[in-house]
Amino acid sequence: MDSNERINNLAKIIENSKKIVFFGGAGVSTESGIPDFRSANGIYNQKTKNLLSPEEIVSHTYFINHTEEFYNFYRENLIFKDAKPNNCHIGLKKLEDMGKLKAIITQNIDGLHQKAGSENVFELHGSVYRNFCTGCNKSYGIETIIENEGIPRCECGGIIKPDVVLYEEPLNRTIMNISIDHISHCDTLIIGGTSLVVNPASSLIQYFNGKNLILINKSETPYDYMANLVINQPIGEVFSQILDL
Ligand code: CNA
Repeated sequence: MDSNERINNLAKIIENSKKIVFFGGAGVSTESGIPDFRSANGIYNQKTKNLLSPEEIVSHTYFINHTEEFYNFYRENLIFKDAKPNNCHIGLKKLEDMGKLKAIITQNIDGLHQKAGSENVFELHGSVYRNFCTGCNKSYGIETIIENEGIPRCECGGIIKPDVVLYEEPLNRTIMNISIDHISHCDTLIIGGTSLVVNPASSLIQYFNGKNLILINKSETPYDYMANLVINQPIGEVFSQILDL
């Protein structure tokens, strides 16, 4: 089957589905100019100026022990305030408006689904747009992080931390439970732009009981064998073709 046939098949599946859930990762936002972690030109393969891997830098231990270096890396590599939604984000918003898409479950922290207007978005790994004081819990927006150099501090003197789930930190239980509920009740699960190697997010697939499991990813994933349809094309392009159809 060539890629056009696969996209035609996906359009038919969407047409016949009533409860779609989308589960996505960093690949959803690469066409908006935000690098992912594991692609050839992703952050893991590009920026290792410091002898540590980005995975070590974006960890709880590193945040606690090297907060300033953490923030230098974080500001440069994980905040893209001016990025705009691409055709994948826009397509998903349209499917939500049509009443077909029931939820977006994302590992992304970039807020682009909300910028596209989607409402039912569950952020498994948090968001760069929310930050809080580790001392008094006061909330801060993204500007506080961008506009301050070094370690951002609260007016109480406490260190401000992004509301982003770092490696070694647990996921929010409520968001995980809502995600499990949506995935176990949908008829079609579209998974896109994720290498599916980060747990427990990737283990969510096991809760799918529906009819159509679709995987849209540029590269292979460990779960391709489970899918009814695999599309190895840029996801923004796939969504723009689907909407044309
Ligand atoms: P990942 O491990 O970097 O995998 C991304 C996957 O997407 C790879 O398999 C790529 O082949 C694929 N891909 C890249 N571009 C496209 C595209 N245009 N169309 C289709 N597929 C594409 O990222 P995961 O999300 O799987 O890993 C989870 C981490 C990455 C989460 O903790 C995120 O918070 C974190 N992250 C998020 C962002 C963001 O918010 N935009 C950016 C970088 C990393």
